Amino acid sequence: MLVEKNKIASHNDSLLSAHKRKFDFSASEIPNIDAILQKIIDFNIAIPSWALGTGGTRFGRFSGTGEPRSLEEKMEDVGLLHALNQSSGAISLHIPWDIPENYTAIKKLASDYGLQFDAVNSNTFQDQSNQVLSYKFGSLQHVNKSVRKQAIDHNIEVIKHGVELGSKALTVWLSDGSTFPGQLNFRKAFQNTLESLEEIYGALPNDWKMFVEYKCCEPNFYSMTVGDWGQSLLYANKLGDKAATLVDLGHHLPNANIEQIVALLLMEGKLGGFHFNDSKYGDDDLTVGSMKPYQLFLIFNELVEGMDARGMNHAKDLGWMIDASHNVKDPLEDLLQSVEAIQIAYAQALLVDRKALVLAQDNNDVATAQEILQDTFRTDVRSIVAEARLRTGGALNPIQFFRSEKVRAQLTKDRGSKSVATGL
Ligand code: RM4
Ligand code: MN
Ligand code: MN
Repeated sequence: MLVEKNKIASHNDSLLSAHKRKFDFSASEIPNIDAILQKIIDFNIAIPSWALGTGGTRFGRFSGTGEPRSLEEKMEDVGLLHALNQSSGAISLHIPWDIPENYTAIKKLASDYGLQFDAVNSNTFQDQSNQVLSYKFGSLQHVNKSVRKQAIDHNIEVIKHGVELGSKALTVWLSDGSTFPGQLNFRKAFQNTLESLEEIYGALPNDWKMFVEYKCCEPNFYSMTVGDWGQSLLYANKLGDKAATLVDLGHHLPNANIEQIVALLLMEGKLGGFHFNDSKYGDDDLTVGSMKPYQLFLIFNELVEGMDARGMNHAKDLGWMIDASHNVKDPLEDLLQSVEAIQIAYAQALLVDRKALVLAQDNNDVATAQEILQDTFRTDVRSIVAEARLRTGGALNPIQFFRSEKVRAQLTKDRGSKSVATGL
């Protein structure tokens, strides 16, 4: 399904005068508004191929309708999102949930929708039906060398798919760990994992990155072999320049100071990228910004400050991806909300008065420092983000458009009401 440009134009016309009023007011307070808009326009967030269907919990899964039945249909969905927000021009593939069969055709489809391929993800946390050895007791950490070899080979296979598609990174998330004390020798598990990662690292093309993702718990509940940013950083430092840490916002112990983690990883040149989502209790994979929007802003505040300190390109030098699961909402609406939440936090971080903040910090003026951040966080930048969409041909209100054009009903007509997407 292609979104017709004239439909977006008439949607925008109907909202234009109200939008203009709000935008003109917001813009009048910002001296470098065009430069800010350009940064928002350049900033794209990759959509995970595994989050285009309805998610579930271990208790059940309540399917939606019109879910994508193939990689092609998943790309169609991401193309739809991108047509509406002009900011999700990339897809991150999870193998073997989404194996590209005909590279030329898939690449053509991607270019038709204006999409790039972001990091490719390996999966050694499930057993596939045709798999010889089981990952029940881990993959890259496994006590049995043959299991490790199978997992290494899978990762190398994933890199090969990525090379064909033009990806530039491999994300390794391991469920490896232990569920009971005594089950595992921590040191041996670490060393096996490191050796396995080294072999995969050796197969990376020169211009690739390896993102080492960490997670505090689940599915293992006693220890995780890449359990926190310290462990991830250990692996990344030992592996070399191409390896870096990936921060998934839902993978921390409660109350972790994620913005501080991000600042220090950036300082070390070891921050690779993000999996954005939100959470209240654990790896909830909820809509970005739905629970802790101030935390999201504080993270972006550190990102902008830290990337500028290192002269980095905001849009290109880190991997920006969503990792989410939608149990009760339409996945496409949820993803539109997530992208917008990220853009809002980014836009606000760009507006922080850095000079005033440094001055307040240098003078130990705690109240002023807090005022500066909270004043920016409470600034309504929604019309600025909407203006970025307007200037690039997107919709002023993507969700309103999605509903009024009955996009889900059309997808259901094409794909049926019982289709089930692969993924989470
Ligand atoms: C994990 C982790 C990974 C994702 C899988 C599906 O919790 O967040 O990034 O690939 O879920
Ligand atoms: Mn993740
Ligand atoms: Mn997760």
